[in-house]
Amino acid sequence: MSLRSAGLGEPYDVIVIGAGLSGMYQLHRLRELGLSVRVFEAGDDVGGTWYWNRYPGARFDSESWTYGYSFSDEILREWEWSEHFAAQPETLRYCNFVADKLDLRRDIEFDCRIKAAAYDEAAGQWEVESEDGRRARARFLITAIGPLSAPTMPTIPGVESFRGEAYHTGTWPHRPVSFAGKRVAVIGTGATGVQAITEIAKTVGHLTVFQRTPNWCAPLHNSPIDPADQARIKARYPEIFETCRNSFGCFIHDADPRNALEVSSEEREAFFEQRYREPGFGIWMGNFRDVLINRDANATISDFMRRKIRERVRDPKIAEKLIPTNHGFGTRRVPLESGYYEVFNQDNVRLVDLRETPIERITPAGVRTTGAEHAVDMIVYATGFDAITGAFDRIEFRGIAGRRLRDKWAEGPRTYLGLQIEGFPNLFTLVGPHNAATFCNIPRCIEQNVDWVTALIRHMREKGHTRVEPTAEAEREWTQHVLDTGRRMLFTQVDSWMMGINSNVAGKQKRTFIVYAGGAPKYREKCDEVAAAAYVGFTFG
Ligand code: NA7
Repeated sequence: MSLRSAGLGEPYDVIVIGAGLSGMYQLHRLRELGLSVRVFEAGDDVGGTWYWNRYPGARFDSESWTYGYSFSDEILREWEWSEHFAAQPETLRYCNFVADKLDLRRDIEFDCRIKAAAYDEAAGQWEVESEDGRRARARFLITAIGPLSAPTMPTIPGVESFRGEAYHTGTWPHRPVSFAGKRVAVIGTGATGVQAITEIAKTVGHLTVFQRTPNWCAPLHNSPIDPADQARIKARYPEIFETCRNSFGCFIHDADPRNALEVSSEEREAFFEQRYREPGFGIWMGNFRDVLINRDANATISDFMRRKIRERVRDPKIAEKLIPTNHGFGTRRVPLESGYYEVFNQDNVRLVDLRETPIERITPAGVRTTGAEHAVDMIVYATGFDAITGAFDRIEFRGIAGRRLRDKWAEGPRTYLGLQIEGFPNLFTLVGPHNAATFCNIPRCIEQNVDWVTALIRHMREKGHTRVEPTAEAEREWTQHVLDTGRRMLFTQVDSWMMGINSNVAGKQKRTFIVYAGGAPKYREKCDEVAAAAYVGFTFG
């Protein structure tokens, strides 16, 4: 295959959509192959999630030192995280540091949101078109569009009528926003809402939290990284990444080998207490191995967490409202918090339970529920994202014979390895549906995705192939495997974004298997087997 380089009007070898962590690394790897690459990015700089989500309180729930890229010793040596769980501004600085170091920006076109991508079979090329009419072509198209990048506003009547300040957390303004002396409403209590509420409560005049479904939140226990810690972390990077590599979600935490119901109640309680006192996701990812699979085991940790909420919230009636009743601990994404429950002990904070008094409409003056009109100066929408498939739905992908991806995925995604789609040759979907990266300490899985795709493109070049597409059978088998693996997990029996539910998006009310729940090690093994078997399941042309 002779891949043409991109001269004036010439097609590129590869187009990448998105300059977040996936797109940045993919660009770097493809450059190493000597390919011409163009990255199109909707924002005016790099960073993806960390570029858009500038809301107050935004920070890692992964340990900072497990989150950064692992591929460059130089970056690992030079970059220093200041906290064990870095805040968004620092992570965005990190993205910029990497972009500068690797001189990435010269191949990235910013302020360019892609709205359509079509495969031209005769030419063997993808053509993309941006919202402002720019077009470009390439042999390969790689989506690096992020799993949580399509923010959704609530479909509550009157949203446009509000006369005060209004922000969605996922498109937070670049200028500072002050809460001092203001009456602020926050709608939504997912991982984002929990972080934002805790931070806003520190300076707000009066805060009203509108909660539809409480989540089980656990302490983050963040702290600064002192020089001794810094030295230890730097010396241990290979070991740290090896631990992540072998754990289910590529976190530093992995399940305890024991079952919850195997040990005495005293031992269980002591173990939960220890996990609750430790930083990070240990209580979720490092718990007894059966708590996310077995209902009885799950009941033990849910009971523990229930008691913690009751201990921390002074008003017993408020505490009960904050306790989830429709799902067990860990079956939805666990928000990590730094004083969230104590916010509800403040005199200037009010919790409105939308199960008792649903929102009727947003009015020019605030939020009207069936119980009262809440006059506010600002509404913060922490209402989440059209997860994983949402970013794909926002681009009109057309494959062979003009077939629309949205139609193909009408009943749920169908993919091979969460990386390719039958009928859409030469399209690779980093962190796409059915890919282990959707349930992962994400840069760890991003590196695996990117390295794998890069190796496949290199393989094609060596063999003289110009076209790759999975077989219908390989796609069917992988999709079935995704469904089978997911069924044993309790989270598939609960409504959440991980199951493709979004009450604000038409057609997203039915649970759909959009994530891969088999764990990153198993996924990586499968990807490696496929590569070792001359990319079995793919056809080349
Ligand atoms: P989530 O976890 O999807 O949370 C969205 C929240 O907004 C959740 O509490 C929703 O309640 C609530 N919501 C959504 N629509 C409405 C309406 N119409 N009325 C009232 N409340 C509503 O998104 P996050 O941004 O918090 O987190 C997403 C991920 O980003 C997170 O897991 C991290 O990995 C990063 P519901 O639960 O649907 O009743």
